[in-house]
Amino acid sequence: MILVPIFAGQDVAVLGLARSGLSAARALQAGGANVIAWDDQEKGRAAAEGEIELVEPALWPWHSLKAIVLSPGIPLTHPKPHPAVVEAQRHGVEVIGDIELFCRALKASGHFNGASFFAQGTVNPNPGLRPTGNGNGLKGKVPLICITGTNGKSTTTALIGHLLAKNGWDAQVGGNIGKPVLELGVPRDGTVYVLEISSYQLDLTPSLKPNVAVLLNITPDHLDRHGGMDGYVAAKRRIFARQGAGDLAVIGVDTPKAADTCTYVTARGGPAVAPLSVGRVVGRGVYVLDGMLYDGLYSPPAEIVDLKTVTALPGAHNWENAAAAYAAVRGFVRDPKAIGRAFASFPGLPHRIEAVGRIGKTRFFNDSKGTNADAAAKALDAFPGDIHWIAGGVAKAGGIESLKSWFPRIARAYLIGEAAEAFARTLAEAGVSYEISGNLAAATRSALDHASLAAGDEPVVVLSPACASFDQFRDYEDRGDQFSTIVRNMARAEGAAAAA
Ligand code: UMA
Repeated sequence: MILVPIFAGQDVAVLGLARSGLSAARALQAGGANVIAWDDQEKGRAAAEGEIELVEPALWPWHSLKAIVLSPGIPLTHPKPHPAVVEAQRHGVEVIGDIELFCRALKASGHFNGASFFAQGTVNPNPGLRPTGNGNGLKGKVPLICITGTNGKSTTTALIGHLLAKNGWDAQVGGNIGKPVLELGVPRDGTVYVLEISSYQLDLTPSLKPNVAVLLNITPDHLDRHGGMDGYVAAKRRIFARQGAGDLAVIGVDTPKAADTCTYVTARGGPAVAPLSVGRVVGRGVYVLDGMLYDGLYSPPAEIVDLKTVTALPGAHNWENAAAAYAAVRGFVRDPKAIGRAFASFPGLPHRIEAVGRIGKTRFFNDSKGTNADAAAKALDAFPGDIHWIAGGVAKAGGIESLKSWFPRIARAYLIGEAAEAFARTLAEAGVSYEISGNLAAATRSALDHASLAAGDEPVVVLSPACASFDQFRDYEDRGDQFSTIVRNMARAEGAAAAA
C-alpha cells in the first residue's frame, strides 16, 4: 500500500467504499488523516465497518473538511452531480480521486519524476535507460506512464507492464484496469508506475503529469457522464494537460477525435508527440502494416515484430494497442528488438476475446469487456463467420446499429438484459436470426445447441454484449466469470473437457 501523508492531522471525507474508495480511505488513514467515509449502499458501508468512521454526508463537518475523495463511478457533473459534490462546491471543498492522492503522495515523498525524464523535444533520447541499480542515474525518481482511450486501454496497460517487466523493470500496473492505484507497491529501484486512467478518473486528477501519456482512440462512450461528446473529449485530453518538455505523448490518429487531439497537442507544444496508426505510415511515429509493427520514430523505420504471430493479441484491433505499448516503452529499453521479442510471452487479459473452452466442435470466447458497440465490433471482426453471438445488457447510445457490416458473420444472436427488445428490432430489420434468451445461462445453452448443429467446422460462441452489465451483473468481470463458469459446467455435463 502507498501511504498518503498529505492530509495528516486534517479532516478528509471519502465517498464510495468499493475498490477505489476503500483503498483511498485506508491510505489516508495510514498517512495520519482524520478520515470519515460513506457509501450510499449498505454493502459498501459494511466493507468499511469497524475500520473507517462512517458518517453520512449530511453530517460532514464542511467547514473543516480539506477534501472529498470521490470514487470514479459516482457522478461528478452529469447526469447530475452527487448531492455531496454540490455541497462540497458550495463550501469550496475540493473534490478529487484516488489517483490524485497517489500523484500528490509521490510528489511529497520526492519520488515523483515530474519533469525531464526524457531530454527535451525528443521521443527517445535515452535508449540506454535501464532500471535503477544499473546506474541510470534516476536516483529514486519514478516514471509514470498513463494510458487512456475509449477501447483497448486495459490491454495496452497490461502489455506495457509486461514489456517493461520482461526488460528488467519493476512495473507496477493499476488504476482503471482493476487494482486501485494506492494498493500498488511502494517505489523502489527500477519502479515504473503504469496506470490505466478512465475519463471519470481524469476528471478527478487535476495534477496528473505523466512522463508518458497514451491516448489510443476516442469514439462515443460514457456520454451521459460527460454531458455529451465535447465533455468526453475534454476529459480524455486532460491526460496531456500538464505535460511539458521532456514528456512524451503517444496518440493514435485512426479515430477523428483522437487525430484532432494529436494536432492539438502538437500545436500547443510541450511534450514530444509520437503518432500511431494501423494501416498507414506516420512520420516520427509507430505504425502497423498488415500486422508488421514498424518503429518509425527514427529514420530509417525498422521492422520490430510480426503481430500475427502473437497469439494473445488476436484481431487487428489489438495492433493499435501493440503500437501504443511499443511507443510507450521505447525510451525505457536499449534494444528495440528486445521489446519486440517480449510480445511473444504476453499472456493476454481475461474478458477480452478470451478463449474459455471448447465443447465438441464449438469454441467459446468471453469478451465481456465488450461493453459498447465499438468493442463488440472488434470481437466480431476476430472471427470470419459462424458466430453465435450473445449480446445485451444496458445499451449505450446508438445500440448495435454501427455493427451492421458484421451482421453477415452472425449465424444467430442470443439476446439478454434490458437491451434485448431494441437489439431484436435492429437484427430483425437486417434479417439476422435471433432469439430473446433473457439471461446468460439460457443464452449460452441455446447457443451451444444451435452451434452443435451448424454445418461449419468451427462455430464460435462469443459473449460480447455491446452493453454495460449493471442490469443483471455486478460488473463486466462478474458477467465474464459467470459465462466461463456456465461453459465449464456445460462441458462437464456434456462429458467434454473445457480446454481453452
Ligand atoms: N456509490 C455511492 N453513491 C453513488 C454511486 C456509487 O455511494 O451515487 C458507491 C457504490 O455503492 C459502490 C462505490 O460507490 O460501493 C462504487 O464505486 P466505483 O463505481 O467507482 O467502483 P470501484 O470498485 O471503486 O471501481 C473503480 C472503477 N469503477 C468505475 O470507474 C465505475 C473501476 O473501473 C476501477 O477498476 C477501480 O476503481 C480501481 O481503480 C471499472 C470500470 O467499469 C473497471 N470503469 C469504467 C470503464 O472502464 O468503462 C470507467
